[in-house]
Amino acid sequence: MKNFDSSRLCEILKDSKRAVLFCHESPDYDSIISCLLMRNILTQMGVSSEIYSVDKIPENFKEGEQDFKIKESADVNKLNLENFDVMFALDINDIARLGFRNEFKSRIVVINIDHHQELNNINSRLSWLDTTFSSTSEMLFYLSLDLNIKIEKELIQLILLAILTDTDMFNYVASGRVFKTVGTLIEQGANYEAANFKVMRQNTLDQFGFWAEMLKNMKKDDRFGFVYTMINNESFKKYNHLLQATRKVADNFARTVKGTNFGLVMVEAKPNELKVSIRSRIMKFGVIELLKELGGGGHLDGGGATITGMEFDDAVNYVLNKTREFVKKRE
Ligand SMILES: [Mn+2]
Repeated sequence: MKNFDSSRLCEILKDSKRAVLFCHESPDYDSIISCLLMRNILTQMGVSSEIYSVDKIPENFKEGEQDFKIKESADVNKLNLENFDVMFALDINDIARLGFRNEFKSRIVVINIDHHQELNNINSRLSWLDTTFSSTSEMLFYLSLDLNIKIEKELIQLILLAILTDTDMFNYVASGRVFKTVGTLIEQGANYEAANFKVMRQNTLDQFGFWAEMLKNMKKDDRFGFVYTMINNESFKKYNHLLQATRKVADNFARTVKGTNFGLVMVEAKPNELKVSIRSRIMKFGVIELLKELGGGGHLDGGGATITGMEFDDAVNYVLNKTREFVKKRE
């Protein structure tokens, strides 16, 4: 398979009995589903596995699904990795995203499969990194086909969900391949309408309340060509239960404003912890350098960062200054 030595994977798994898999922090559908797909591969290759998630699995995801036996809200720092032969780092380019608080020192064999923008700091025995894929789940779909692994209909449906959410309904990575993949999934029994319903029609009224507040706060910087909006922790508290709050405002609104190149969303999720989401309005405009500058990462045209240890106003000004410097440098 292109860019990936699946025979090397088989070799490693031949010597492995127990594997450990992790969802990343604030797990999104792709993070969860890539773990389920890898577990399916492992099971059929005779390797037992456990899936841990440092955070809770979203209720919207679990609704109407079987029990996937993922160990949620797990204290991954207390886990003894020596009980396992191999560890999978899926859908991440930084091991800290799995919830490890300290420097990752374990010598366990790590296999890393991911579609995020370069800058991968994971010390892995085997890796497959390809930013042209819509999602890690799409990569694992092709890996499963390559290894002749059977995928049950329920998992086929989940792969479709991972693609719809990670591309934000084909707003990103709308490649020929991803449409072909979706075509294949539907031919194999995936139900597009059910997936669309699960992804697009689950809004609660307080979701709209939050959006209303974020839209009211939105400002346009005409000189530097972007919009931004923000909310402090005091006002955000009542919306704290909303998932992917920052990201959704960025996807749905901040990157759609006429006359701008990109949009920026800042949410003080905890006191002195500002979550930032940035999205290009103009595709290939590229905001990854700004994200890196802010200590975050993601894809060429979108991603996130977290600014810690600053009061809300200071953190917002810090981000805006960095943003204007970033634009100025490119002019
Ligand atoms: Mn992903």
